[in-house]
Amino acid sequence: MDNCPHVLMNNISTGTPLNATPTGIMSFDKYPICTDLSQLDADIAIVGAPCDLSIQGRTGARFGPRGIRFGSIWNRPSDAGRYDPVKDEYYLARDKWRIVDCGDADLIPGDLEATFRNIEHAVREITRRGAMPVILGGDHSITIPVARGLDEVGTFHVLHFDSHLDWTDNVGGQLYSNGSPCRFMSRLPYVGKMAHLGINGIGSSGRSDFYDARDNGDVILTPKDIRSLGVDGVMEKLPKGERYFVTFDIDVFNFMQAPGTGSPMLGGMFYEEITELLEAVANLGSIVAFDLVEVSPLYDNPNQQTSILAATIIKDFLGYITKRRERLGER
Ligand SMILES: [Mn+2]
Repeated sequence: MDNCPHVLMNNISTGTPLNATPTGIMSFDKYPICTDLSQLDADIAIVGAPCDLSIQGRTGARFGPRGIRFGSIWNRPSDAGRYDPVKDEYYLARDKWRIVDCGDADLIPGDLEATFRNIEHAVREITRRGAMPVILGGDHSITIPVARGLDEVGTFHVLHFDSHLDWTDNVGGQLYSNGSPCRFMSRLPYVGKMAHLGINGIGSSGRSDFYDARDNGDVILTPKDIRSLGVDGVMEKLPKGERYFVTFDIDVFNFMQAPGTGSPMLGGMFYEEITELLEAVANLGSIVAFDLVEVSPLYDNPNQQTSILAATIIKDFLGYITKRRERLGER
């Protein structure tokens, strides 16, 4: 597959574009762009949901997709994929996996419902074309239309990485806040069980919300729980099933690793811990979709640390998901 469609084909000396890191129109990891979903033919489709209309505090996550794309380009892609010297494995071979960037769902300023409809529609269309949607947020309210758009993929469990529980009923009467996606999902008939990993922060969810989540059968693990259980112990606690939707809030990371977010938390998880958990999660069952939310590049440090971390997490997880499929002989 041509892995550099966004650079001029004008390397006069060799006839083949080098596709160096700074060149090209910025799709995620320089994957091909397909903004007409009726033409989508891919295994994995990345789409941005640049909506931050539902956050109480620091807005700016509408620039999350842009930041994550910029954070994704620092390793020059090759057709053989990403070589991990620690695992001695190649991941995400470009001549094997068809991954495309579909651009962004349209943001309609001041109109949450219209913006949500656009996100929901994009996710549903991607699943109808047989691709796995990967959604770049946006604040965590975008998981509400993402979950709505997954209504045709069958039942699934939810694995939620976050410092906050996100089980708030409403914020000042607003039911669709960035503190509410998990309560929203608990009411969907096609959502099974939920597990919340990394919970440690004071957020909009109060004690009664934690009771409601536990009454719903949710598993809630703090960073301390995760560290004492170990990866295998954590996996034993997770709901068993065929299919999972993973929703990943960047504020699950310690503020030191992810400063570019609206509600940063000290005391969170670190990269090596999270990527190990994601590898184990990828091997639990099939992942129907994955979103990564709350990256807010305007609060990031000048070296784009949070955006690079977010992009790395996405590439790691996609690598683990496709590696499992390769082992099982699936697409
Ligand atoms: Mn959240």
